[in-house]
Amino acid sequence: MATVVDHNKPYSASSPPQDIKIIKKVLNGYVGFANLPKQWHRKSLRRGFSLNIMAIGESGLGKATLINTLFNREIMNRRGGKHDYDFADDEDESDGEAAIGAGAAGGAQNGDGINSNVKIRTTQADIEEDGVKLKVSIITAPGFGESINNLDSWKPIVDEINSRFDSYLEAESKINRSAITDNRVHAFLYFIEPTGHSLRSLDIALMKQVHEKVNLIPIIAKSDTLTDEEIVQFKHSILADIDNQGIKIFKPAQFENDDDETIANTKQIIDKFPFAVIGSTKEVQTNDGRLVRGRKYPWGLIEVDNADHNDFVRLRQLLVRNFLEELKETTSNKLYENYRTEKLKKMGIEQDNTVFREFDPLARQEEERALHEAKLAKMEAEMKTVFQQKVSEKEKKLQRSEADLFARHKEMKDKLTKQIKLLEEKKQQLEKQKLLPQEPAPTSAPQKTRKGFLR
Ligand SMILES: Nc1nc2c(ncn2[C@@H]2O[C@H](COP(=O)(O)OP(=O)(O)OP(=O)(O)O)[C@@H](O)[C@H]2O)c(=O)[nH]1
Ligand SMILES: [Mg+2]
Repeated sequence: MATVVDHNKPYSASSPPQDIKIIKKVLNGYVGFANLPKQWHRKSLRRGFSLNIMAIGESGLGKATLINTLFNREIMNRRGGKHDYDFADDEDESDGEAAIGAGAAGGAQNGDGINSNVKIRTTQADIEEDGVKLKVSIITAPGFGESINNLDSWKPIVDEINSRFDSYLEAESKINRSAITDNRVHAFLYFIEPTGHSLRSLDIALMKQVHEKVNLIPIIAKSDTLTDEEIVQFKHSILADIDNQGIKIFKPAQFENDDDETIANTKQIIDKFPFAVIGSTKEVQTNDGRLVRGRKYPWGLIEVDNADHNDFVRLRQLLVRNFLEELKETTSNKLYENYRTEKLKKMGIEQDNTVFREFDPLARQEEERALHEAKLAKMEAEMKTVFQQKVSEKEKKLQRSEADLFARHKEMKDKLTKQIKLLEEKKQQLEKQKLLPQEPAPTSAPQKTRKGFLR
């Protein structure tokens, strides 16, 4: 309980204290965690952000132009310029902005020993906007789709993605994990040639190889070379192909607590898949005198930043403005996690779940209850055995004494039978003697005989 003085009431030293109106307020409701986003904001500003984009597509599809248009500065020199860092063979070319990728060698021999001529290049730039720092890495694969046999063109690209995962896994297993640099691919822009037909086998082969390892974002490059009707048709056929082939593309998640505006915005983005984009960093003048980024043709002007002209705005929303963090989160929590599990399994490392059981109080309680019940059951069984042992011992004893009694009874009976038999004989003898001529017998004789019976 706190006492708060109402300062709206006039108060002077001369006024008596009883004139002051006292308002009593309970100030125990505010904890302060509503301030957490502000702490996060400050920390983020200090640390800065990072984003690693892999931009893949055949030569001349406008990859460098689009990346420069996205970040509104010359990050990449067009047509494989000086900023590009090729860590496979020309390390000396590095300048201030260049950075070494995770380590897969581009242009390397593939598994079959065929040189695919595909190199991996990483260009890195530190950019800043309104005090917010962003470290962008752009990974390209010059030479992709240019060989006569393009079947294995995807191999160095997949190797690069894996090697970046491997570097992260290795860094994670070190004792000091505080300074891990996240070189994993957060977004994979696949540039589709604006043919207006359907996907080619190389497009499908590559997308199938990478879709479970990266956030795949297919885009129709140089879409200004197609008419609006052709774009609608082409998008339709690409989505059908992607669906038929079971290829997964990145879709921003919609959350329950999203406001209506966010939900509508996310829907607008998804509805435009696959984005038909144009790129241009050049400013051109519109008929109404505005200076805009765009491409001018004799038949008219296409504005880069106009959502009615092409899907560049939607792509930028997905990559930077609205879903940068989600792209990184999906990479870390889903794609990398799957890769890591598979990798460790292949290495023969399986998680022993019993190690973690004790951290689950419910499981632990259940385990203790089962143990207690087993103990009780054991005691009961032991008591039963002892009881049965005692009963059977008693039974045996009784049986033994019964047999004893029976034997004694039999013995006595035999004895008596013998005596009866003897007496019978004696009786017969006596009767025989009775029939014979009487001779006077000494008086003591019968007494002697009688004595003998009783013995
Ligand atoms: N019509 C049209 N042309 C474009 C567009 N974007 C880029 N270009 C042009 O296409 C050419 C190649 O552009 P880059 O950005 O260098 O293409 P890239 O894909 O990086 O080429 P490589 O580095 O050789 O693989 C340039 O002349 C660009 O001006 C676009 O949206 N529409
Ligand atoms: Mg280029």
